[in-house]
Amino acid sequence: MTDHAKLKAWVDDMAQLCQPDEVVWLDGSEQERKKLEDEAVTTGELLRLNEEKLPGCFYHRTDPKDVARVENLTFICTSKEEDAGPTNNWMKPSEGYAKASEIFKDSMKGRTMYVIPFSMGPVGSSFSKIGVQLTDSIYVCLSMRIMTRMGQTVLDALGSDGEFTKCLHGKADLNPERRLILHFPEDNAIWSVGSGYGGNALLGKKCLSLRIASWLAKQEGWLAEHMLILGLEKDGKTRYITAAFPSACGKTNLAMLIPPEGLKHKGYKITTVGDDIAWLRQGPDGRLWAVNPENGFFGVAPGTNSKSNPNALATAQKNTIFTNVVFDTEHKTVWWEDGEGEAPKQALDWLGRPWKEGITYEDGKPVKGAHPNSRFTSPISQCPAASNKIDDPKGVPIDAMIFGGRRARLAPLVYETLSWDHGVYAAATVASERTAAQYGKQGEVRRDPMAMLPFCGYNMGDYFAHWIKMGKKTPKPPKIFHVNWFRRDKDNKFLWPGFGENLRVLEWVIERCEGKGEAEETPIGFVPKKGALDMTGLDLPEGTMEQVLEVNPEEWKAELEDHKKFFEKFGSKLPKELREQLTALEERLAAVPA
Ligand code: O2Y
Ligand code: MN
Repeated sequence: MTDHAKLKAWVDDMAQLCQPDEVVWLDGSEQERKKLEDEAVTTGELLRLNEEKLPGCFYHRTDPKDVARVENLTFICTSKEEDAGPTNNWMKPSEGYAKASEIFKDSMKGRTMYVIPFSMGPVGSSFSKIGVQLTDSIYVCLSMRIMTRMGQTVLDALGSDGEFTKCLHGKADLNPERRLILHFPEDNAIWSVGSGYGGNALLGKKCLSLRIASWLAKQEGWLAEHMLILGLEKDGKTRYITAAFPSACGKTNLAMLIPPEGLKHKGYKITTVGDDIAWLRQGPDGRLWAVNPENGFFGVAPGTNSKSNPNALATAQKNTIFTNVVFDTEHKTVWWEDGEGEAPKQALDWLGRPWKEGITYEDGKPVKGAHPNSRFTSPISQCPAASNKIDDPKGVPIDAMIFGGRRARLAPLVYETLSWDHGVYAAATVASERTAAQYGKQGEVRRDPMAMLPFCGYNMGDYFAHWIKMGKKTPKPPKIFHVNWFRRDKDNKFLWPGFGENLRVLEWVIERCEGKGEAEETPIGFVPKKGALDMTGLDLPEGTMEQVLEVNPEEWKAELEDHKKFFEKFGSKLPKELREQLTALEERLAAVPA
């Protein structure tokens, strides 16, 4: 399979530590897929779903205490604490290896260790990075088959001495007390133990493509970002946009948006390049080009329906693994809250308990059938909106970058920042609310710079400086915008309908990139002029657009105090350009007549 001596030696060392009964190298063949599926069905790790209704689909339940990423157990292990920075948990590499080794030790006795060679990005692209994941979970093997390009082609691309990220994963006893997600950027290594769930276990995703990749990107002069990539096609021309939002702000929905009725006559089509991660590099034309390093979606199931995201629903009709949703025992299909159709009559919930819609706990609260962070894992190629550029090794040229948070007040529906540095400032001060995808209290507001707070693999002060540097060295950088789909009125009702209607905002964004699109300059940036957003077919109550686009200088002045406090965290690491942006914004706000 490979004559990469270092790779073979590393696999031997890890097998020595974990003591599996067997080590199996995966080649990515169809035959191998069937074998793994059959084995997982035999052991109960997967349930095969109705072959007619959901061909090639499987159902999986994780341990009840293993249902989301665990930020408190996620560490950046660097020699110097300063290199992890104030927003990451830090551990000395020697301590990390020692603690995790204790848990890994002999943990694969009676199990098989699978070796998964995988490429993040099209195999052989200059953007791409290779990883090799060792795991004792067939669910992880089959999920990595969907989420990455994997198998013999990757080993061939690696050759006999190529660089790769060493990814060791083991479920051990799934005890949350013995769970660690460790990143060793100086060694290009990831060790994850004690979880079999999503972001903790599919190491190509958040661990490699964001935490380790952001570190590599800083050394090598590119960007690894928590961004969707979409194409906005019209009259045979496609403009590409990246957008970064904190978890559970509808990134997957935006990435595969369907134009609203009122704009259908304009002939827009959204094409999906990626829904979660973008790697960006300067192209020969001086612009930033992006690839999606992933090959699949790990989408949140609850709330996905034919209104919110028909493309995602269509994508997940075959060759999909469903995790922690409701299992319809009669039809061998799946269901989730705010999904499609009626709840099944005979079903088991995500915990495997008999479940019916309407049942309640003793306190009267409804028992949810699907876990709020339940997921579908599907190949991107099955998405009806999939871009024809998903496998293009050059990536796509980016016209605009959008950042957004979930703000009930303050931030207008959209504004264009005044320069690259001002855009970096707006991105660095994005704030949002905690969601079910994170471990912790829901509803709490937190700042989430570039939506990278849980994913930046190094000191965020250095990360801001790297962003500033990227702007300086990119001759034709994209314009940077900020959006807020979540502004509410005084009765706490959403002002903007969202979903497909967001196309109206994307249209203005592209118009601005083309030197068109009418805007009014405010202290925070350019906001659409009255009538600049095409509202054909969308009748909002009188005064709504004024409210949703309002910039209130007094509220912004208060907001700036919080920016200052937030920036203090980074001490001398905060780039002077961001301090200057803060002062300039303060001055623009002070200049507004009372
Ligand atoms: O909870 C997890 O392990 C998954 S979180 C996730 C999954 C897909 C895309 N984005 C996210 C996220 O938290 O940003
Ligand atoms: Mn994400």
